[in-house]
Amino acid sequence: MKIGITCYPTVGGSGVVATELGKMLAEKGHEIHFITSSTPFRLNRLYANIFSHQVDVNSYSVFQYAPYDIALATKIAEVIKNEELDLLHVHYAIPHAVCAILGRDMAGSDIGIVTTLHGTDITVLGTDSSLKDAIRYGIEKSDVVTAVSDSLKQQTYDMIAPEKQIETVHNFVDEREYYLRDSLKLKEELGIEVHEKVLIHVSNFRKVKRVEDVVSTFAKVQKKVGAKLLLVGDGPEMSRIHQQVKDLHIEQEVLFLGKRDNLSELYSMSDVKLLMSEKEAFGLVLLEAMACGVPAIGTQVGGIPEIIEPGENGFLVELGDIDAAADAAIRILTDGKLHEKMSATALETATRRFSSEKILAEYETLYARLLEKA
Ligand code: GMT
Repeated sequence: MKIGITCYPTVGGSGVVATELGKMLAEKGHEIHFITSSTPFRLNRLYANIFSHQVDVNSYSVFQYAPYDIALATKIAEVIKNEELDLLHVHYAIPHAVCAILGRDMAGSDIGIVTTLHGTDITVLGTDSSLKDAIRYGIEKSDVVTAVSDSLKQQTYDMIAPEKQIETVHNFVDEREYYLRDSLKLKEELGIEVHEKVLIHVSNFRKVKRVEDVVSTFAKVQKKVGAKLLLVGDGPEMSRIHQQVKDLHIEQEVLFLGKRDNLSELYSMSDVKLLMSEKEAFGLVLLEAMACGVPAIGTQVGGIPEIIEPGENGFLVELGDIDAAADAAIRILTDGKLHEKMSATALETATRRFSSEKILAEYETLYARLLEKA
């Protein structure tokens, strides 16, 4: 099949999923055309069967705002025609679903459009009255709509009320990238003692991630267990978190690592993953950690309970319940047998329940259904 993929190419879960999906589909022999504002960051080398089409935005001085959405729709139309695409798969409702519909119309084509909802396109933007109707339009005019969790599917019905069937297709990780690696040397380089436990949090440091709860949880844990906290990523909350760490006098115990490429190695040296978000449609970082054998503690929010099985591959806590999160972490960190069992189950969760092979097959089935209809 010739598949056009549109996503946000910069760091972010939806772009990661879209790019990994495109790479794996290409390996299976499909021809993939990324139509994006820049080359997706995970598309870091040349791949056979993958083509990248960049959207050029006119910045004419009359425009108060550059018309990116129009430029994207135009590029989508061009690629549909020139490359004779069979279907389009767009990630994130706004503006991508709407641009895909406009682009298809401009191309005079009737190819199928698959839209995947990722989370904030519904849970955050869906509350904005200037976008809500456009989101509903994008969903209703797509041929197939998927959500990355049952929870997001339900939230979409509750908040947007589209007259459209939405199917859940969970996220996946590339097991060839995320696996348990030898990370002893890196642990030493980071100044962490061999016997010290490591907790990790990876995010874009936005308010919804509640990184302050991660730090407060860790502050309690390190009073009982010798441990370090790795904070990986960057974002708007960063300076507040730095201040919190200072106020708690745990500067020596918290490592701010910024944005990193070697996530697999960092997970491999970690004993527990913390995700204390107030909104999380799926929580791809949980799967990435689990694929490296790291049990997770997460909030009972959004799609997180679809990944974490309490007592099996981690623990769930109520939003903001720092005491429960700290107790759960201390349990895992001080009971070697429990950690070993949870680590094995975590690995199984990532490689069986959410294996790339399984999820890819689900998408391919959707695509085949669309082509049959055409
Ligand atoms: O907020 C983020 O983490 C980024 C955002 C995105 O659009 O890239 O992530 C959303 O999509 C990811 C991939 O499907 C999900 O794993 C995240 O849970 C989801 N984020 C939220 O719902 C807050």
